[in-house]
Amino acid sequence: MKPALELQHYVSGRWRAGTGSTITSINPARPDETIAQGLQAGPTDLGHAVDAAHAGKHEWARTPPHERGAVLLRAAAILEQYAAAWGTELAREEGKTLTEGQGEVLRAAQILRYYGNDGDREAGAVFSSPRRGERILVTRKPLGVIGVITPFNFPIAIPAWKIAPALAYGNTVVWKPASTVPLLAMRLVQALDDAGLPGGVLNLLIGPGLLGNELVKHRGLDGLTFTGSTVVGRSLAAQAAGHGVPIQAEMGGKNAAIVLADADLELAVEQVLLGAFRSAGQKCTATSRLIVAEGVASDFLSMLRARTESLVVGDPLDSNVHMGPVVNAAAYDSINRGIETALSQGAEVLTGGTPYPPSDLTAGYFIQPTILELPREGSIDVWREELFGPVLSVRRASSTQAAFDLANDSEFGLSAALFTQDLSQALRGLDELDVGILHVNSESAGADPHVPFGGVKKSGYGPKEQGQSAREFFTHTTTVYLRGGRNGS
Ligand code: UN1
Repeated sequence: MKPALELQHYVSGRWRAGTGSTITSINPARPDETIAQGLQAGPTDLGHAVDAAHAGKHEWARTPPHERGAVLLRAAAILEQYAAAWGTELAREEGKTLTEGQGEVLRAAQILRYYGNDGDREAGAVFSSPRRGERILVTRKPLGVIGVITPFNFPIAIPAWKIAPALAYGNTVVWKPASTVPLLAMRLVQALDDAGLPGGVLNLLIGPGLLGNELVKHRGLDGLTFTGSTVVGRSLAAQAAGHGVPIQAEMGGKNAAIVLADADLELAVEQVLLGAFRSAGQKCTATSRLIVAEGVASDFLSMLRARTESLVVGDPLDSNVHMGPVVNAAAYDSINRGIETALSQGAEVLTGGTPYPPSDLTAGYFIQPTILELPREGSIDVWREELFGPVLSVRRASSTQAAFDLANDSEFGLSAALFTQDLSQALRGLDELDVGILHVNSESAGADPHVPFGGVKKSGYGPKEQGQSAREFFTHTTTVYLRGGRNGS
């Protein structure tokens, strides 16, 4: 067993211990193994971090975008260099597989590269004026100090896709990652520090959810970006609105895969499997509902069941493993409770659905990949509530319209996956499905940094993330009516 690493915070460009109580991150595959430990951040640390971000903000805003970008590009190279080592740490601390962990570190590098090159893109707009001798420019400036609150499920990629645009557009940051995955947060900061980020521009505080609450209350914030649960996101949004702070909150999903009768069933099985069970279903974009056309449902479900039962569940550091544990005891308990409730409400188990019998797996937070078929009628909680685990609920649809209606039967609208080989059905889906992200013939998860990311309905609040949307959120515009200084010119 490796010795636990010491957790530290990063304020004003220096690593330091916290002033709060002890906090520990563990390996969810073997909960008796401590990954990292240290003192969490307290109110004094929060005050110092916000002060540091204020002290650094003017100089960073004045730094040319190409210079800011160069820091991100150097950090990207560092992440690429350490992808194998840090991806392994990620798998140990979060529980996703080694391939996913290492892939995520490389994805974070890709995100830093995208924003690192932002100086080469257009930075505003020029309009003509109805008056002679005048042009109208729209220029952009950073918001100032941004609070960043990130979830456990992408310990380095989600922080990168919030922090990289915040920094690229000239803001400074106070970041509170999920306390379950602090080690990877330290790695991202280490990369940026080694890349030459000036002190105070990025400040990292490790602590529990309460610390996030303190952060949103702090009057020094000029903006807040959050990804996480719907309950927490709504509460942060209400508090931020209460003192006029712009917020971007990316929250729940109950994403459907829709398999129409003409779909390539083998392709759809493989993609649904990835969407539902990669990262043990712990993605806001994971497939948690499956809607399948009546005519192909029996065949499709038996193929899906067979493939699901062939998945190897176990220690994510074993390269043969397809699915690791869920992140902690609380997640394990709430997912199991959700399955029990579904069964008590009439769901039928197609596969999984019970805890593992005593084995190596029972020491960790492993949950069987589970598929539940729901009765046609009646309200079943698992159809509506996000369990954030490897649980897929299935309903059959009697027509394409019925399938789209079932997919839209959710307060959320983050992503969906539509499987069909008929272009007219795909185009109809594009019009009918109320989602922020639609995958046609690929799984419901996955996102690129240069295009908008986020949901409709109750999945998100405030502007979307990534691409042009990130610039919208992390900057404000100044409309400049520009004339020469001399009469008649
Ligand atoms: C992805 O689909 O690869 O919290 C990324 C989440 C999302 C990110 C999904 N914000 O799962």
